[in-house]
Amino acid sequence: MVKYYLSLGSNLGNRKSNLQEAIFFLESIGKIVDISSIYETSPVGMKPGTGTFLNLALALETNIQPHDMLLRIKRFEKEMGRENRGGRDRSRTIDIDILLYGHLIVSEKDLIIPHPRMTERAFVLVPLNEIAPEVIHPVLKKKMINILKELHSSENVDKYRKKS
Ligand code: PH2
Ligand code: MG
Ligand code: MG
Repeated sequence: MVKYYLSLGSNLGNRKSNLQEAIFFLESIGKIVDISSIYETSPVGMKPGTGTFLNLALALETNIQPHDMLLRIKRFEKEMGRENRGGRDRSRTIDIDILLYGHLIVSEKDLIIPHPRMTERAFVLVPLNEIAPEVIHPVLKKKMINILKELHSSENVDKYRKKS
């Protein structure tokens, strides 16, 4: 079993229930062994007026290989009504990103692990640090807690407190 760290995000529709559906899906393909709080975060790299995100990070243990994992994630995102076209700056019902796959490095055209932008994003690093502060980034060879400390970000990343 290898432990994946994943980042989940939603800024369209019922964001909380979208995250819950994603968690339900992930539980069907592995074992969630750690999960962060939900954070409400300001959109990064998106058009002005884009709605805020709910983000969380979790650790999933499974035997599924990274490419198969990516395929299953893409299929699920599509089922959730996510549009394929439009790229990174489009609002989405659900986005599941592979951050880490154990301490392994994957570097291929369609899949790069560790996620190439994870170290620049407070909406990824803050939730991740709740569950993995001591985990070492396999390329930078630094602990997540230190990567977060070195990030000087103006993003809003606040614990989400709204009920239901
Ligand atoms: N995802 C993006 C781009 N910008 N901003 C926030 N706050 N949260 C996200 O999950 C997010 C984003 C691309 O996937
Ligand atoms: Mg993403
Ligand atoms: Mg994605």
